[in-house]
Amino acid sequence: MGKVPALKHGEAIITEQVAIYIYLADLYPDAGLAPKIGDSLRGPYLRWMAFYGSSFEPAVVDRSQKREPAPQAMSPYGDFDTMFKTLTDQLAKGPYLLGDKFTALDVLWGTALTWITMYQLVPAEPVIQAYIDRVNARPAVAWAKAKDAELAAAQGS
Ligand SMILES: N[C@@H](CCC(=O)N[C@@H](CS)C(=O)NCC(=O)O)C(=O)O
Repeated sequence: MGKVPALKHGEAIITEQVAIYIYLADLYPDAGLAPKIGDSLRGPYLRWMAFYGSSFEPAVVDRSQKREPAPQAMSPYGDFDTMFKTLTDQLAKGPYLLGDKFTALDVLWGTALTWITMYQLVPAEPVIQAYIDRVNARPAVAWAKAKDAELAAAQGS
């Protein structure tokens, strides 16, 4: 489809960012970014992963294109306001999407909401902005940005 991200790991090609997050978090269990199978947070973890691709993005794209959404019962996200409230209610519990535990979900949602609010595709409501700031204040974000800049410079030369 000519889309990024795409990951090649051994013989496997993995596309779809949600699949990539799940794959990498499971591949490196010592990083502690994914609740294990059997953990009571595993279901909510998968729920909010899938919610990103199945509900949130279609809703944001429909709205940004000023497209009339499908009828409520046929739309993957019902209606925008219900989808958005479902998300903001969860974020309000904080500090992270699953509560106290920071997971790969927060890498996905923190990154996505940073970009999406920058493009004003969803309102940077206080609960959203506070979440974005909390995720981006983590030292690993600065480390990843420095690594990105290093790779970009190497590719550019
Ligand atoms: N369904 C894919 C969509 C990926 C996607 O939309 N990627 C964008 C960047 S965020 C892209 O590749 N845009 C470049 C283009 O289509 O030319 C996923 O969730 O990974």
